[in-house]
Amino acid sequence: MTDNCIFCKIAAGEIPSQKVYEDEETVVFRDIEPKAKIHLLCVPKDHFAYLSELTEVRARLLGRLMQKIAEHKDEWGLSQGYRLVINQGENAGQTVNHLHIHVLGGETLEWE
Ligand code: DGP
Repeated sequence: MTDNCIFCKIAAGEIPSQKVYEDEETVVFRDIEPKAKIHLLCVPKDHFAYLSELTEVRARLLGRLMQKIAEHKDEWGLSQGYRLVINQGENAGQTVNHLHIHVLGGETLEWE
């Protein structure tokens, strides 16, 4: 756990969140500022900040996270489709420096 990381604290249960799923390496909870009817954050418990820090091991972890999203899409209300977003760095608007996948859906999403 990295000091002062809000997502590490959520993963550890030190900060409350609306969790929809948890296992030994993953936590999924509702985004506090939803950008769609359903907006989840899928977060690896092991802290790393950026997509650009991807290693082979982390890439496999990310693959498992995406697999879990696919497996749970129906129970999360995403059976009609969903969009995954990972913001990388300042220009992309990344505000929390702990890797997370935005999972958006529950309605027709605009695409510009
Ligand atoms: P990003 O811009 O990609 O770093 O997205 C960070 C997201 O995290 C943003 O949509 C708001 C969300 N967020 C920030 N702090 C909290 C929190 O304390 N709880 C929850 N549930 N979400 C948070």
